[in-house]
Amino acid sequence: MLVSYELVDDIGVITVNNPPVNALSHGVREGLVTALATAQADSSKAIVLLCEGRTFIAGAEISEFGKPPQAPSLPEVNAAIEGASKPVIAALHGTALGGGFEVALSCHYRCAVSDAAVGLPEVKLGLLPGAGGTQRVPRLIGVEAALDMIASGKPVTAAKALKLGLIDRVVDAPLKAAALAYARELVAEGAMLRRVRDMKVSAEDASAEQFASWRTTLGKRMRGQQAPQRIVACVEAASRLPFDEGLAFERGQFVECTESEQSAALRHIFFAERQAPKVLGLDPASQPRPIQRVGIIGGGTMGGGIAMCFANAGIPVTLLELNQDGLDRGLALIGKNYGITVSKGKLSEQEAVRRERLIRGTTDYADLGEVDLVIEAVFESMEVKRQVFARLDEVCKPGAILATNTSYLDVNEIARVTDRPQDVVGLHFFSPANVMRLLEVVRADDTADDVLATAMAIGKRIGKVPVLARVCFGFIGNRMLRQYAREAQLCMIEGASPEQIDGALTGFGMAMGPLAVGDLAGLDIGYKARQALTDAQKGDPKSYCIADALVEMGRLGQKSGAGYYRYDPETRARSVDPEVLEVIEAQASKHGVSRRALSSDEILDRHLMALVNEGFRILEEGIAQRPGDIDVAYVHGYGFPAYQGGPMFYAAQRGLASVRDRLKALQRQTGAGYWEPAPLLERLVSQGQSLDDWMAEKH
Ligand code: 3H9
Repeated sequence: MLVSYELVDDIGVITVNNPPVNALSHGVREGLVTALATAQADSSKAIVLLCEGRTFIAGAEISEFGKPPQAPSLPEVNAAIEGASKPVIAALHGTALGGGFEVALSCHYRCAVSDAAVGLPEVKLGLLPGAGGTQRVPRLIGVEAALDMIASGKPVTAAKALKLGLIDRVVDAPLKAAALAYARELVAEGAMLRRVRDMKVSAEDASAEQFASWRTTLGKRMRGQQAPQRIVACVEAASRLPFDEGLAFERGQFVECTESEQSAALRHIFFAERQAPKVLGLDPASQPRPIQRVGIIGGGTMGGGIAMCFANAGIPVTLLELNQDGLDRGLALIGKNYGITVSKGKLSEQEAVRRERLIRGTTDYADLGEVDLVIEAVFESMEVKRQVFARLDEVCKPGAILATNTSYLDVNEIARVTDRPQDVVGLHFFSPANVMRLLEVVRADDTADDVLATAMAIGKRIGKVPVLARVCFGFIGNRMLRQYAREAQLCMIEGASPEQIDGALTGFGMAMGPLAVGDLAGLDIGYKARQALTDAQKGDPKSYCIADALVEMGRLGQKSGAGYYRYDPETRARSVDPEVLEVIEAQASKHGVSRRALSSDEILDRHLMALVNEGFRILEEGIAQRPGDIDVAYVHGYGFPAYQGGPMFYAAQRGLASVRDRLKALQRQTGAGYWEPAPLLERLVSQGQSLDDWMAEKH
């Protein structure tokens, strides 16, 4: 039974039980209407609505979007609740989100336990609250606070919700008893049926200028996204129109959102993120090993960032550096980073101190004897890593997991220097490690199942989105990045300027363009890496000659004040530098390229095609488990816009045949072998299959 009803003395109790998160599936909506009708007809004097399990209703059933609607709709359910002739009291625990919170807003009173949270996160799915949220919240808390809540999608604690006026009371557990007591109190008082629909939106912060300012702010903060603008329109409608008209307007906007490609993309990412940590074929009996203390080797930017990830999750860290100077520098950097977070108001001084204290420095490998997991984040050299792992094998206790943060190197070779290759795994963090959410978990040939289970569990515990990769040069993300970076270089030598290339990619929604990213990371990194390669390994000189020329001029990127752009030494503000164009033109003539005008569409398309084709190869080789894993990696590690769904989602939306044809056209145009469509893509197109069909067949 998804929804049950009981009469407890004089109070009717409606209970939703639809694990895991009590989503409002068709059956739940039907059950609510039926239970409400029963409660209306019996001797109850008030009705309590609560949920079994870990949370109050966490929203609409996301997998039902995009399918034909089934009555009753949620607005209909809510209208029935709000129209009830007896007080209805919502009793909240866990996370009352989206449609779930909208159900609560339709009740006449709301109480919550203190660790509950409420929110309207629809915007994160490219949607807006479509069951009265945009109309009821401004009536309760005013336009400004409503827009803040709905456009950010961030949940608020029960205490804050009480302060704002979103709920009426914070109660002590057990919730059911507290809600029954509250209901009886309301009955005894003869409390009115307080319907939010009958309230007025305060005119105070509802001027046309106010809404215009929100549109501009959100246009910048959530660049390229449609839902935030629609949210402003709905809240504006709430302030101008009678309730029913506002609700109808909201419904229209909501339906258009559900049909949008942006929402389809964001919903895809929502489910893909939750799929990614699940390792296919893993022994179901394998349990994660307990992780109580973590060791990190290397106190540089990466090691320090990783240490912060664990400290932020309350896990003690032993940070090892070779000498005291290096250690002092590393710990100082961590302190500085926490200081910046405090100064931005994102963390209290006290909490920052507590976290910093969880990180203990050492220069002695023997101090790693007690750690359950150690992550090596030293210089990217096989020789150095081999030495580190040989040493770890000596000092770490049996059963400790030995992880490498390598971005490219062969994890099998690293594992082989130990006598416990089953305990070795790659944990590839992305810079800045304490901010970026992607964690590539690299499975070597001998990595044990319970080590993988631990890596996935600990990744989630520290707030990352773990994605499984097999061993190859660059794993999933960086292997694809090489193809993408090549196109940036080729577009440049063929005729585009750095700002045109970056503009084409940021116009699509990428967080940064590829050349601005190069400047941020430092152009010398790629330069040094190329020095170690043979000419054959380096590939077409046109794909790196400009970068090399810039480095040889001392233009290393932001850190030297100039790279593809020039940077203000004080503010780091970026400006176009005519000298770069001269370098590009000189390299073009040196390599016999006659430059031409490239359209932004061509630039964007080539970058996307480069990613997609490599993505298909990665899938076929089994480097990634699923297309969605690649999408999640690109969204959380490389600034690919979530509302575009990731490269593989993009390919599926565009149509695999269209992708294949475009690749063939590029191959014909350039003669370059890398444009040859990946065999998997060719096969799927010739068999008329989708990536979903392929996944279903494979597993
Ligand atoms: C909406 O409400 C629209 C309305 O305004 C208008 C309607 C007319 N549906 O995240 P977890 C699954 S839009 C279906 O790992 P946690 C999830 O896929 C919705 N499934 O747990 C996973 O499945 P699996 C607005 C859902 O404890 C399992 O539940 N609401 C839904 O870390 C556990 O999820 C939201 O956007 C759903 N709504 O976090 C809230 N929610 O085990 C979305 C979860 O098979 N949900 N699942 O992989 C969340 O933010 C988190 O899931 C939550 C729990 C905080 C609730």
